[in-house]
Amino acid sequence: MNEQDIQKRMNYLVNILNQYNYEYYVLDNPTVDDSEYDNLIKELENLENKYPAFVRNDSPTKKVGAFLKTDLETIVHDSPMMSLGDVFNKEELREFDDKIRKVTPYYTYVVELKIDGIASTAHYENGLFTLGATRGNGTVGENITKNMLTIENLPKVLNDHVTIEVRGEVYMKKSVLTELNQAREKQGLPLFANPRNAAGGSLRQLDASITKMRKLNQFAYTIVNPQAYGITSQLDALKYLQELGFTVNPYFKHCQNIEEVIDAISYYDDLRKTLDYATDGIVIKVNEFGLYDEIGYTVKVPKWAIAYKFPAEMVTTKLKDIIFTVGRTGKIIPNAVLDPVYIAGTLVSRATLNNEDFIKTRDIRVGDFVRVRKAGEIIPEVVDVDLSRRSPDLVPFTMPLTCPKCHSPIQKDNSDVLYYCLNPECGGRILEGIIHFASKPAMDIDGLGEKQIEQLYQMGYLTDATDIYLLKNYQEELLTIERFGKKKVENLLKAIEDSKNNSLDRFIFGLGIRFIGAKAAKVLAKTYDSIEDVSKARYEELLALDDFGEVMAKSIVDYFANPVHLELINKFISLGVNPQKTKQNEDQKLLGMTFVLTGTLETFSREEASSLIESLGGKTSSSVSKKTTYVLAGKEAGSKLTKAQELGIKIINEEEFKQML
Ligand code: 0OW
Repeated sequence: MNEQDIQKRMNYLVNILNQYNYEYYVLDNPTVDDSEYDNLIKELENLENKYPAFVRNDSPTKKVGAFLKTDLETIVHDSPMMSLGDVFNKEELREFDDKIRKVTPYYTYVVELKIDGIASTAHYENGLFTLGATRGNGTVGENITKNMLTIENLPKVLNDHVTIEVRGEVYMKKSVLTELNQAREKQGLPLFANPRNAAGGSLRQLDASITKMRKLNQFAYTIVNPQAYGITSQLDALKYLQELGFTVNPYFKHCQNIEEVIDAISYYDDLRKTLDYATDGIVIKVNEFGLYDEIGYTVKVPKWAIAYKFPAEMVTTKLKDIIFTVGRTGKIIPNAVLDPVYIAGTLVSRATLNNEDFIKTRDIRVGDFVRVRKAGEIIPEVVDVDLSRRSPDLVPFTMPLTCPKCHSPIQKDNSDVLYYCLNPECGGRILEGIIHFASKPAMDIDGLGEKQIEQLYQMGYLTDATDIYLLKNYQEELLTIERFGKKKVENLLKAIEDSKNNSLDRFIFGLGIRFIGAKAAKVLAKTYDSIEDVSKARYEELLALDDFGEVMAKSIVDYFANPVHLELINKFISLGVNPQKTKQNEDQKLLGMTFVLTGTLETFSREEASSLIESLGGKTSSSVSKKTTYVLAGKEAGSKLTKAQELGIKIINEEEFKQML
């Protein structure tokens, strides 16, 4: 590789590792496993040693724990809490075993279920629990003592008054998670995507009484410095842990060699489906502690232990189309439109294709039968093509030369992997537009918040605001979205249906026409009977409206002159969106009056009072001037009150206001 390629590779590594750190330490939701992370960080360290000129000051090799987002106090571990290397098949398991045999001829294995929870450590002094911490980055963890005290099966006093440190996995039972999510759904809270996230979120609560409600559990599996207690093997360690009062996962197995381990895989893969706690593999450890130093360690993982990961469930289905979403930053992500198929119990009809290289290296073509996997709870991913089922007429994928959304030029970013749309008006604007359309002051669609829209947009279910009204066709798929439970989906689809008859001013405001805010939208809704009429309004007409200037009038004419927008409106109408003209109160008793509201009212919100005034023909303004008829002063009225006194504007309170009505 020439120097330029080296620099590109180093930039790619810094970007991708910073992203992984953010997911791991801040979101508590890593999308990459430890071993892949370790390989990348080692590659970057090697390149930085060779090419110091290209070292970036935001390189992740410089920071230890800097990503540790915590309001909890941090703890430095006396001995590092290592993570585990991963293998995904029997060949790799044999390779792992070969490396050990090169070092020493006689050893046996202990196999344990790999609990999919949060690694934790617990300190005891003379048998009393004194300190609990998370693994953190292996060196620096978070102090979660108070939270660990709420773990029902973690012993607070040991059966033997020893000073000892014990490590284990804190987890939430699947049945507890289901119960918790049902309760959260009723309270309209976001749901936990999986047991690991739920355990992590619960353990890091600053308020331990919340942790207590989460009914966490722990399985212990490691004694720090076991030799100090005369313990010389993992089997003895597990036995001693049980004697001390810890809960040890009962499904450990002593295997004489790697072939016995391999024979046990199917047993564990069947067993795990019957358990009430999440597992993502099995952990294989050399049983004899005396060999550990000889066998050795890498930077982050021991060489005498490995995690064999159970394959994520994978299914084959037809790739019907490849569509593109343009993210907030303009990032163009290819998405797969699939024949709907069940994976791990949930219906999937969208999956990510990551980027152009991913598609090209696998030669994925529209019309192919592809294998799709749902690893963990993240967005389903296309894995590869089932070539045995490829029909001859399929054409290789080519990345569009211009942005699929706005047809502006696109270019690769410095990570040289992803394309970006160069038009600032694109991608993010579309996404912002959908978020604005569904927002409270606009169409006010309950349950369709920024996070949900972003996820649906990223998955290709929403490509513009009209797709909101097509979501009812993906009812089952919506259940797979993080934090979407059955009840929540029903409520959302009802809110979407109800929004079809929202008032015309909300709909106009929701379109996000430049310079047309909520007030101008109300004026238009009062003047015109339907959105079609608004779309035909002439410039002079608009100019004559209350508080309308040239910029606003022009903006409306331009908006509806754009065929893309007319098509959008027609699509809304064809989907049954039928905004209602705000019924004018016959008696316009506040006609010609301008009100300024200040302070908080008892019986109305600001918005209710304003729409009441407007429905009676009055107007509201945000600042006091000579044109102001009344200042309606609630509690803690602010500076507007003094301004009104200076200008001699009539001040009324809530009672007087109600009299007027
Ligand atoms: N998750 C587990 C588990 C286990 C440690 C000992 C030294 C390196 C790994 O069930 N049963 N045994 C170990 O042994 N680790 C486990 O989980 C690890 C801890 C940190 C990352 C993995 O979650």
